[in-house]
Amino acid sequence: MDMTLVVGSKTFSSWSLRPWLVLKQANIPFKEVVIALNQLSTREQIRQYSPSGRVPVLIHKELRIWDSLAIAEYVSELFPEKELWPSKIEDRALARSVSAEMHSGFAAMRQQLSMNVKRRLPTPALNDDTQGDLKRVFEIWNECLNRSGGPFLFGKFSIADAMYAPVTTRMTTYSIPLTGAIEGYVETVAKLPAMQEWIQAAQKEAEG
Ligand SMILES: N[C@@H](CCC(=O)N[C@@H](CS)C(=O)NCC(=O)O)C(=O)O
Repeated sequence: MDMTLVVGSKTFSSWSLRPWLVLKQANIPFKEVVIALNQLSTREQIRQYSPSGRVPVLIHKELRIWDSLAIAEYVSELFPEKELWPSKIEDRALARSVSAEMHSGFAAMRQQLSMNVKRRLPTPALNDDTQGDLKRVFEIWNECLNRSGGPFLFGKFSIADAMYAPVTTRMTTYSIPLTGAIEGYVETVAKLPAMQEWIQAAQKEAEG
């Protein structure tokens, strides 16, 4: 085991969940370091590992990789046999598109419906931007599930599912009404043993 993934509090750290889930789903052994977010010492602790001052960071031998999508890409290249991206070039291009869209977008949804995997909170009055973000997420999920036939966005689990996994938890936390294939998809992700392991660990955290 020569890989260490440094993550933030499992309760809140949506960016950390993504590569953690990729490694778990691929059965790749790794050590983990969890840094409690929103504490006086958080910044200093993260700085010990991360040149960007943010988590997640993957440490592999001399290398540090400090971004969720970059970590997923690195793991995919190190372990091609795990097929972490879809096997067909067209599917891979689409999976990368939806993953990049998640990585660079949906700011309103991320702010108004911030991740907290251990709370059930009232549905807030969603502002226009959040409603627009949710509409687009549902459109992506519907199109991918229609195209692949499910149960995951591109048939079997891929990095695209890891990128959207924190979004699926927000649907549950804030009781967002779901229909049809989308409801099934949120359940499929929630039932992954690795997701349950993450949430159980969050429940033991003091924060949140
Ligand atoms: N683009 C980065 C974003 C990472 C990020 O914003 N991480 C948050 C935690 S989820 C963080 O490290 N915040 C620093 C802090 O809370 O002090 C990625 O994809 O990894």
